[in-house]
Amino acid sequence: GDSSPKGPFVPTQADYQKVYDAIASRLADETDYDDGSYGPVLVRLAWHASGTYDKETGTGGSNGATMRFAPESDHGANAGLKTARDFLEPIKAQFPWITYSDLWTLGGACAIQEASGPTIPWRPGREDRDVAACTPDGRLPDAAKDQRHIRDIFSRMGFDDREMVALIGAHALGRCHTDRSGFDGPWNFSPTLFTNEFFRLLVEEKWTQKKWNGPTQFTDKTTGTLMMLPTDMALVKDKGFKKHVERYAKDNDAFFKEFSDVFVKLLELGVPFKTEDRFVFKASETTHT
Ligand code: DDH
Repeated sequence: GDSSPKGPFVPTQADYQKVYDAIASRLADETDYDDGSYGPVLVRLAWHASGTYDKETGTGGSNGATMRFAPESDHGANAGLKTARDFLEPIKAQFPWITYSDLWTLGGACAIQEASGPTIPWRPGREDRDVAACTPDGRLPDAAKDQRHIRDIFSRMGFDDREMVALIGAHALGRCHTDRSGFDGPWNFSPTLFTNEFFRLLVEEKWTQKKWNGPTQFTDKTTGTLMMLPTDMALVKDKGFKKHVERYAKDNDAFFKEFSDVFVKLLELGVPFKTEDRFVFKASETTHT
């Protein structure tokens, strides 16, 4: 008899785990990049795909993957993210049934887990939309600005102070590139490991303005090799933010728990899910957890 499935392919958790595993194994293989990992730039792709959400109009967010198209792909904030989109193309070719918007967010969740970060429960259901759904420029944060700007941008998405601080803790990962944002350098010495180092350094280091021709950024007094953005420094200038910075600097478990909750929320903004259940993916054996 004919045992081939009838009707459209309906992927299960096991199918999404296969996608997760393929991303994780590509991350483990492709080490000839930055500090040895595409993980940080995958996290940034998931964040910039999601962080365009506007709760008033319900526009933007990860549903749609409109960063595939100009003008959104050309927005200044998205400079360098083609690297992340291209990294995921072979995965899309291997699993053509997954939407780009599910793939990009799953890529971010995978990259955090594979960097020894917290578990990021994830659910499918995003649909790709066309160029008409591109968001206007200016919805993502500008690193040259202050706490008022951070609150403007993130309250538009529906986040409170605590959630804003937790989210920006993702700056444990990766680095700035002069040919992308104009800023330069990593936030800590292990930019491929997800930790609370960003908060510890913010509290414990002395930060001075970097002397260079580039945009205003800050340098640690001890080594002169690490960096903070003006918006990062705003997290210790502002009392409402600082109490969470100090808490996360002392308590990595609290940071992991609260980051996971708020990153899940970020990746789901504006998505009309049909299911309540989230998948918890098994991390690869090569992670340091
Ligand atoms: Fe960020 N980020 N980010 N960021 N971000 C940059 C890099 C990375 C801001 C500015 C910059 C979040 C919030 C903010 C990551 C994750 C997250 C760079 C450097 C700038 C500039 C880009 C480059 O030159 O390549 C600002 C401003 C904010 C803010 O909120 C005020 C959040 C919420 C996240 C998140 O993931 C939840 C990651 C990861 C990187 C490293 C990328 C890389 O290529 O490495």
